[in-house]
Amino acid sequence: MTLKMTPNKDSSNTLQYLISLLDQGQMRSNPPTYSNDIFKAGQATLKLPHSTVRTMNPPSLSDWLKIRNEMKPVVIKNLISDWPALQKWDLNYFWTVMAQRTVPIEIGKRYTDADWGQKLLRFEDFLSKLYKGDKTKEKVYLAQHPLLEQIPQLENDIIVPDYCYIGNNGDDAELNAWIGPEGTISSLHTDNKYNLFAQIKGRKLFKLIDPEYSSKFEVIDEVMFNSSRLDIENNDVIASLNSDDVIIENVILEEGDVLFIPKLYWHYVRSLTASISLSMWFE
Ligand SMILES: O=C(O)CCC(=O)C(=O)O
Repeated sequence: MTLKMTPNKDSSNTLQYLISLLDQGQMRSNPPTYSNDIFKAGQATLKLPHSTVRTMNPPSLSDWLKIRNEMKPVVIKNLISDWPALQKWDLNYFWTVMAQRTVPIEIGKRYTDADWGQKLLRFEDFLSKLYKGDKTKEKVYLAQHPLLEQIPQLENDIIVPDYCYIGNNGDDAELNAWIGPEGTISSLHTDNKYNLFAQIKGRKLFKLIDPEYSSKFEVIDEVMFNSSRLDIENNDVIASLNSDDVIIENVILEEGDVLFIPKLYWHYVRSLTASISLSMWFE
């Protein structure tokens, strides 16, 4: 069908407006309304051994340097209380700012499994699969994605802590989003940067192992030497590690918490609810 329009100032403005709406994807069907209950439900009864990981309020910069150099994980409360993201970020907000954008999504239980893969999806399709959770066959995960580079307006919703800039050349922290349903798993692995991991919505279980125990378990191969297939939620595996004197530290990261993960510290992560997090890697 051809649309005939008389070219006058008003109609050309209207056309521009319609094009900009189409560009933003706002002319499509009505926005969905996703309930935030998905960030609350799930695993309330999970029993874990008492956590040996220290919890603290934000330290002074000089105390922070000492903490960082101790190379032990710590949970920092109230570090991101002033981030607008804590209030704003949910599936409805993401739909409004990026429904039509394309993002790489991990499909499968965990990246160390043979049937794991990646797909490009429109963000709105990803959100709908995430929301359906277990009712969809595919376990979707937007993992380690530089979303704030792709959608710069999201940068206004966070404030990178000064801790990321101390003791390096002032290089910017590397920011990655992790957005997924309940039950996403990141296999046991290490990264070669410090990490301040901010939990924005939902809860995540972390299992952490000091690199001093690296020789006590198998890595995947010489190329993926920073990852292991070890299922450290399995009781037999835990018993075998314990008999080798390996200490596993457990942390449940709650909304608004930040976990400091030292460089090369082993970490395994499972989301206990749907979850939105942002990792800040720095030297
Ligand atoms: O949240 C996750 O699933 C994994 C996070 C992680 O491994 C990281 O930030 O380095």
